[in-house]
Amino acid sequence: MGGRFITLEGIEGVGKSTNLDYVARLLGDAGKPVVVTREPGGTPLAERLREALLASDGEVPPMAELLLMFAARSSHLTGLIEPALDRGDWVVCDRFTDATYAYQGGGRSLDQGLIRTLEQAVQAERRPDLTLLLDAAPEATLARRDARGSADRFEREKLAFFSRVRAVYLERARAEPERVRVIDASLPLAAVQEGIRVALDAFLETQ
Ligand code: Z5A
Repeated sequence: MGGRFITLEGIEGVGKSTNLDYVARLLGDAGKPVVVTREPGGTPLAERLREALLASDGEVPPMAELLLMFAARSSHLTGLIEPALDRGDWVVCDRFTDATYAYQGGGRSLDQGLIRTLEQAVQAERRPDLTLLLDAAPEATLARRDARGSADRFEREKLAFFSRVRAVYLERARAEPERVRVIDASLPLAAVQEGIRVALDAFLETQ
């Protein structure tokens, strides 16, 4: 039996990196073989594309950004995600195509229909089995970001940009409530992790 594909999503600073290992640990405790990865990234080529995409001094037009995200995703799928799922591993990925709808579709206002076309071309039928959407108002997460200091190309965007990103994430959660579980990430970490545990337990029961 193949593995399962679980993604973590949310606007920046919402706690995805903080909670990635927690998700992997819960799955490990449930006896699942786990591979943790991220987007853009996950293969040598996709990591090089990530560097170019995040470089704070680079000019990347929105359409180039969209195409590079899918170029990185194509490498990631063929080089890491699909082989791992075929082996029966559970893949936990920090961001995937929901981020493209949210950032390039919502944040950059690119055509969602074009994103759907690229999604189909690059992924065929592959979609996440479960997505944990860590949700909080950008006002709160940007304060966390500012406390951290350095900023990449995305992190320099303003509040209105992240409000559009969040709105698309929430729209997608409303459209696919079975797949996308919304976790209130404005709460203290222990409460966020309790929300993640409940969502993962419910998913594991159905597998
Ligand atoms: N991107 C895109 O545009 N299109 C795509 O298709 C894809 C990606 C796949 C890189 O992603 C950029 O790529 C991303 C979107 C774009 N840029 N942005 N924005 P990334 O995931 O690597 O970058 P990120 O979202 O900026 O990650 P991040 O800044 O590391 O945020 P995070 O992982 O969600 O948060 P964190 O590092 O776990 O936590 C931030 C701080 O908050 C940290 O100090 C924690 O200790 C603290 N924290 C976490 N949880 C809590 C709670 N509950 N309470 C209080 N403090 C907390």
